[in-house]
Amino acid sequence: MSHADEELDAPAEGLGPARVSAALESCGCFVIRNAMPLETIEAIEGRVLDGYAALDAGHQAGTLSPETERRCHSYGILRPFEDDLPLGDGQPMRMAMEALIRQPLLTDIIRRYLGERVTQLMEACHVRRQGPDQIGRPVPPHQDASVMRMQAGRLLNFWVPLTDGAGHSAPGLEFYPKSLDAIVNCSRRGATGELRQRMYSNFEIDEAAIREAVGDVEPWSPVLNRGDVICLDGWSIHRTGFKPSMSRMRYNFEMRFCRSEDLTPAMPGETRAFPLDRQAA
Ligand SMILES: O=C(O)CCC(=O)C(=O)O
Repeated sequence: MSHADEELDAPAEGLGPARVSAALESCGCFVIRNAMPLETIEAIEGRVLDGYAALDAGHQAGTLSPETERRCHSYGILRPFEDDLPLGDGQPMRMAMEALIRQPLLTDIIRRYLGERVTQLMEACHVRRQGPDQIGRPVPPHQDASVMRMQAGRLLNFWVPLTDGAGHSAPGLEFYPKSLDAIVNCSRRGATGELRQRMYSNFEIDEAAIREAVGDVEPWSPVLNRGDVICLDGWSIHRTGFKPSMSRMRYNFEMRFCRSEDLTPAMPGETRAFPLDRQAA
């Protein structure tokens, strides 16, 4: 079976939350086109480029803390909800990201899909980069619910590109348009050697388990431009959409939400979450 693009991919204009929520129920994913104001996306993108330049400079100079080296540099992550990253006008990047998600269409999708009491998973709201020639960097097939230790309940991820041509000339996101409602078993191999180099190796789902979970559903790697957003359920199996022919770096940000009652406790030292209705600080 192949996915029906037109049912899972639509412009924001004229789109209602019911259609997106229904697609999430039936396929675990939906792509909304032109949902984000380009001015804000460009402001975030500019700051993100500066942020990575500073991160790379710190790496070269050996001045990053071990924590920043591991969590940020090696995984290609910036953390606007934990670190101060002001945009050109002084507004913290996290506030600009929250404002994008608080637009009526996305807020209504959150409410419809997750209900009234929703929590933003703070440490899973961050900026990411993925480029060619980064040995071990592409994220293998996994479920967010598994990474986030959410045994029960739905999770919703908004994956927002800051680069045009993600999925074509730069890495995108590849996912199986198939609704699942549980964590798929992944053999928690001891991460050694080559596997240890790979991100998320503990959560990687192998091909046989993917086939068992999704049957003959083929993966989909839509081409995305700035302004677009992927809505992805937390049980959806996905990975970095990467092909050797890709030549450009991709930047994106991710914002994840769950039902407040499903939230599992934070690990020691982790700032886990805050309610969606919190006033942005
Ligand atoms: O952006 C990517 O390449 C992979 C990210 C991912 O798998 C995720 O957002 O859970």
